[in-house]
Amino acid sequence: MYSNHYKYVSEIINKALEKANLDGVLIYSGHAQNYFLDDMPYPFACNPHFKWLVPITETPHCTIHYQPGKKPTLYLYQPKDYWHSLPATPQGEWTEFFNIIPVACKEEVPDYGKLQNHAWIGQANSCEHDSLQHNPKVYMDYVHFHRACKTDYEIENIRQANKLALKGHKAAYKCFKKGKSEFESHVAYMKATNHNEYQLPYGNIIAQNQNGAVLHYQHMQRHRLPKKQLKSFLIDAGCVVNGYASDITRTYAYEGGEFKLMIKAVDKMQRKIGKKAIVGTSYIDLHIQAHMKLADILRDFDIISCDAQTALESGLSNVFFPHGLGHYLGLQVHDIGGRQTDENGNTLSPPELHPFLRLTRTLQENNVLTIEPGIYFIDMLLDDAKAKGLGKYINWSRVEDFKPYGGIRIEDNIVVKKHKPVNLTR
Ligand SMILES: [Mn+2]
Repeated sequence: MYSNHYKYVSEIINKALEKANLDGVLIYSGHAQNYFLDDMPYPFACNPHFKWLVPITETPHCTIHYQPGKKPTLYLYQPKDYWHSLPATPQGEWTEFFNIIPVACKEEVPDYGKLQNHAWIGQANSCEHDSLQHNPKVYMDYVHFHRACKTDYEIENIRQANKLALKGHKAAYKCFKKGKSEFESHVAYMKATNHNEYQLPYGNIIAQNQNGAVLHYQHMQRHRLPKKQLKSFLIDAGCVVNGYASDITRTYAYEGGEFKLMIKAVDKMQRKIGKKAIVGTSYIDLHIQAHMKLADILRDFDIISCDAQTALESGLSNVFFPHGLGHYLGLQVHDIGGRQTDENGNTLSPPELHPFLRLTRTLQENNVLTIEPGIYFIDMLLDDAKAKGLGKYINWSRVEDFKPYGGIRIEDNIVVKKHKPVNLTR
């Protein structure tokens, strides 16, 4: 699978270099930056351009030298260092496509400044040579546009990242059912997925009860709630395989009842929307359709009194669904290029009422994206709605009934196809 992936990636890089009038490119894995006034670094996160080519994701100070028509060289950083353990010797099909040269110190790295007509792709201030173009826009735009179409190798990695994350979801949910704390669910997730916190694609969101209404809830309560107080469980957590992320959300009710029925309704509409992620569809349209369907659910549950069209146009549906339907997924959790309409870097902004929508593109075959509708009961937004005169459409006693449950989000990872999308999560 990797060989086809390499072929696709190298064709894109060749074309990007041609467009940018460059003879070659140096792609830097990156390095960790220290905290202010400290000698402790923030966690290292690898440059996505680097891990697109090479599944080495935890080794800083590496560089790929790529020139069209030549076998690229990977300068693999392996310092003589008794503080850290050395990265393992690379293995796998991909190693056949690179000359791999270990470098132990700066002096062993070639003088990149001598290279003619080259670009440097890497984080801010990482390029030490003025003669290199740093992240040239023409090159970046071209690559970012085409990176949205995933190869079989990439899709397989995201599939494996889904499989692994679902093991974690299962373990975390079991904890909830047993009455354990949010933090205990988190620890169970980490154990089941064999990830440490640095390896997660994003910080786990693990919320019980009203904490589910905080979209990026970041605390993990250490204490257990009495079982009779347990109402709901929302978990948004992914994994990484060979640098590729999964991003999955599930919501559960502790017991039967209306909230459980509402989860079921959101789950059903979420699957339906997921099946519409086919080639040629505008993702903005899917987002709007999701709003309409969620408004129908809100009306069915007697939470709002107006029809879906009114809910959409008045902004009422945004009160309960205040984020985008989803985003591209791959080497980054929010993979780049979601608003880029062409390889020249033109973009399409989201509709005015939906500024948080990260993906506005027309879908292409093998785009990988998330579909993650939700319904939340958020005090701040409900107060805003009242202030804006939308209160007349809201059944406030019903809102009070649902508030203790926080919210619902259901999120799957989908591969866009011509007729029938592939759901990697289900
Ligand atoms: Mn997501």
